[in-house]
Amino acid sequence: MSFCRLICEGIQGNSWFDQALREACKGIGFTYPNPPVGCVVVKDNQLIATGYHAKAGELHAEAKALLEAGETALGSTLYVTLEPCNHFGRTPPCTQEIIKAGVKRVIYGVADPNPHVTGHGAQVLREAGIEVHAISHPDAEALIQPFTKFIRHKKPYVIAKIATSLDGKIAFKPGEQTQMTGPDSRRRVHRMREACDAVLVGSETVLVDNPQLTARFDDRPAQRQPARIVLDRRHRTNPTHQVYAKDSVPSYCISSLDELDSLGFMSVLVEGGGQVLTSFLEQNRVDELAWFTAPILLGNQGVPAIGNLSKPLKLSGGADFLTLSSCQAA
Ligand code: AOF
Ligand code: ZN
Repeated sequence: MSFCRLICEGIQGNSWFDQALREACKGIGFTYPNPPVGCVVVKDNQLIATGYHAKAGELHAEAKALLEAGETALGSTLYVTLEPCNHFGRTPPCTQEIIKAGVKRVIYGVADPNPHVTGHGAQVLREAGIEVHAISHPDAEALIQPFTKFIRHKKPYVIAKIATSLDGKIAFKPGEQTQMTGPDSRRRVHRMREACDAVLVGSETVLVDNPQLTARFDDRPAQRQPARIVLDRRHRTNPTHQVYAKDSVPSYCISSLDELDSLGFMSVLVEGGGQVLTSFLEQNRVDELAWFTAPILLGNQGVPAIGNLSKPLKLSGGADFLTLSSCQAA
C-alpha cells in the first residue's frame, strides 16, 4: 500500500481498525506538521466514540474520542492508527488521557516515528497495566509516509505523477499538449492535489499547458487547495501564468531542490514534465511514483517521459526509495 493508493481508493474494510483509519483519512492534508491520526473507542463490541486529529494545535485523535466517550470509556478498547504520544507538545500526552479514562486495551497501527515519542507511549501504557498491541498495519504506515519522511529527513515526501502512452511518451510532438487519461485518472490526480501540501511543475509545463494546479472535482468542491511551485531555473515564467494567480494559496517560483526543501512542505506532488521528473529521479528525490498509462500509442516522434539517465533506475525491490504505485489505464 502506498500513500497515493490510500488517498485515491480510501479504506475499504469494516473492522474497528479500518474505522479508525477512515477517521484518520478525514485529516489528510490538514494536519501539517503533524500526521493524520484516527481513533475509535469500542466497548462490548459497540462503537462508543470516534475522533481524528484535525489540525496541529487541536486535540489529538485519542483525546477527542475519549472526550466524546466520557465515562463510558471505562473498560473499553481503543483502536488508534498511531502509537499514542507521551509528550507535551502543542497538546498534553494522550497516554495520560487514556490511563485516566480507564481504557482496558489499546491497539495501535504503527509506532510514532517522531524521535520524541517512539516506543515511550506504548511503554507508559503497559506500565499503567493497560494491554497494548502494536499491529504493524500497512495502511497505517502508508497514511503517515509523508510525516515519517519529513520528521526523519526534514525533506518533503515526493510523489511523482506521470501519465504516458503505452509506449512511454507524454506528448505526440514537442510543445504540444496531448490529452491521454480519462475521468478516473483525472479524479485521482485531483485527489492527490487535494491531499498534498504542494504541487510542483517545471517551467516547460507552465509555458506549454499554463495549468492552474488547483484541485477540482465534478461532483463536489475541493476540501482544500495545495500551494503551487514552479521549478524555473531560467526564469522563463511570469506573473501572467495561471499558476501564479493571486488567491488564497501561495505560489512559489524556485530554482533548485534545496530551495524546495527550505519551503518546509511535508508532501509535494510533482506533476512534470519529463525534465523535472528526470531530475527528481536522478537525485533520488522520488518517494513514490504514480504512473498512469493510457491505451494510446504516440510513436517514435513522441516526447519521452523520462530523459537521459546516468544509470538504470530499478523501481521496485532493489531500490527502497521508490514505490511503484501503478494506477490503471483510463
Ligand atoms: C497522537 N495522536 O492524534 C497525533 C499525534 O504538538 P502536538 O502536541 O500536537 O504533538 C505533535 C506530535 O504528536 C507529532 O509530531 C506526532 O509525533 C504526534 N502526533 N499523536 O497520539 C494524534 N496527531
Ligand atoms: Zn497524542
